[in-house]
This record gives sequence, structure tokens and C-alpha cells, in this order.
Amino acid sequence: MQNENILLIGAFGQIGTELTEALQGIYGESHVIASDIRLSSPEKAERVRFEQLNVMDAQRLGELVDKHKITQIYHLAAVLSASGEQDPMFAWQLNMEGTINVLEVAREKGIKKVYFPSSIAVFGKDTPRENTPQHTVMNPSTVYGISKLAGERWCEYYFNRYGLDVRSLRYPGIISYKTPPGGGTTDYAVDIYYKAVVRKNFECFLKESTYLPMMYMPDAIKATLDLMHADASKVKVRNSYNVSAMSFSPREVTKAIQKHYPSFKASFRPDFRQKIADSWPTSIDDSVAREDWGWKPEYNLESMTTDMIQNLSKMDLTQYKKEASAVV
Ligand code: AKB
Repeated sequence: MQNENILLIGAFGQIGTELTEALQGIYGESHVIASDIRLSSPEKAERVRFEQLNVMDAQRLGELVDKHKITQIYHLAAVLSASGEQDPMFAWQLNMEGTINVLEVAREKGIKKVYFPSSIAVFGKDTPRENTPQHTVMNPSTVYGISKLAGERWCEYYFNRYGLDVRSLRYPGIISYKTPPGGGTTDYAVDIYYKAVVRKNFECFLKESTYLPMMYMPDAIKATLDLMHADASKVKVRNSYNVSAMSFSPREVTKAIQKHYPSFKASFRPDFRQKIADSWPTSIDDSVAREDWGWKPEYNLESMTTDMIQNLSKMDLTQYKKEASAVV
């Protein structure tokens, strides 16, 4: 493991922050380079080897690969579904140019492994919504989904054409307490926990009956590392694997939280994100990932809720509380 040098792109995002920590634990701090468009907080600089990188700058990406003798790249920088709809051209440019830059630099420099996160957003309204199979009709309707589907196709192309070992997962909504998500349609499922812990009521931008596939962060990190560490012969899907852990609606997560905070209340005022959610699966069939490389999640809604509340209760949420008061 020590001979690997890993570059994370988008290292300070919701998944990047925790994946950086996990990779440091496996490979050692000096072998993990955390890059992002900017250093989001000075404290982060103390915990990582940081390099500034805009993923649209292919030259700088190549220079960093040479400088740190990088052997693996985790490409996590992307504009998510809801933000993407606010500025579709920018989302397309960043998501597509970023992915192509990573794949091209990886090919040119002989990188051993690349990780590309895809999403349930690759599915669309013509897709079977319940237990969505691994291989099915796609037809995404958001610019984020279109760019992720195109990214998946490019990953498979680079594998078939150049033998580049690219691996990918279609993440559902990811719930975590360390770093907030930004710009997604599933983000409500993080915010609702923060509101409950600071004893505020929650206004949800989706209807109470909207089921979406979700996963707790420890499972998302485990899935990512299990896939990246699997023997190449077991990685039979080279576009992207379906993975799932649970599926719930805003009403169900509210009820799960009310077991801890009986007076917690949620109201529902759907906005433009409802249409995005309605075009996505309600649950995912991840049996191919389970068969190929042994995927198995650990958390369900109840165990995740207990863990989220325990951890958020220990955190200093003064700033969050102030912001919540300002908007309520
Ligand atoms: C989003 O809501 O855009 C993301 C995703 C499902 O990929 N969390």
C-alpha cells in the first residue's frame, strides 16, 4: 500500500473530506494529496497535504501528477443536480471537461487506478423506478445526470480502448455530519438532522411522500474503498455500479427523528427540486455489486439516525443555529 500516491480532486467536498481521512489512514498522510479549487478553511491545511487545483486546468493536473508521483486519482469535483439546473452550461463544462482531463492525464501518465463517482441521477423518467436494475433505460433529464451518464460512458471507453483501470459507483443521496453537501436534491436529508439537533422545525423542499435511495457516509466510504481495493478481475462493470443501502421519504425520516425528539416538526413546500426527485428511482437494485465484489451496507434508517444525532449533538453548531434562525 505504501507505494501508492493518491490525488483527490474535490477533496474538501462532502465525500472528499471523509475519503481523504480514510485514505490517509490506509496509505499514510504523506501519500495522500488533497486538492480543491480553494482551501476552504485554514484548519484543513493542518490535516492534509494540500494543492490548489481547478480540474479544468489539465496542465496543472499533469504537473501535480508528476510532482507527487501520483499512482491513483479520485475525481470528486462536480456540480450537483440542483445547482446544475441553475447554470446548466457551467455544470456541463465543469463536469465534462473535468472528467475528460482526469481520464486523459491518467492515460498519458500511466496512472494505475482512477475513481469516478456517478449518481442515481443517471436514471430518468423512463427508467423503472422501483428496484432500478443495473442495466436499464437511462434517459436522465438533469444536466448533472446527463454529464454523469456521459462520464460513465467515457470511463468504459477508456477501460476498453486504453486498458485504464477506472472504477465507479452510482451514489444515492449521501447523509453525513462532518461536511455539509452542496447543491443536491437529496441534501434535505442532511439538513433535517441539523435542524432537529438545534431544536428548530424543518421546511422540506420535497413532498413528504417522495422516496429516494440514500446511504450513510460510512457505508459510502466503505463501498468506495471496497470497490477500489477489489481484484480487477472482480470489477466486471466498467461504466458504474448501482449501490444502495436504504430508501426513505421525508415523512419517514421525520418519524425516525421524532423517536429522539418527539416535539420535532417538519412541513413540506416542494420547489423545483421536486421535479428532479420525481425523475429518479425510488429504490435501487444493487445485486450486481453484491455478487461481483461483495458489497453490503451496514446502516439502515434507524441506526443512521441514532448515529447522526449522537455525533451532531457533540458538535458546536452555534454558527448553524444562527443561520437557521436568520432564515426561519
Ligand atoms: C444530488 O442530489 O444531486 C446528489 C446525487 C444523488 O447525486 N446527492
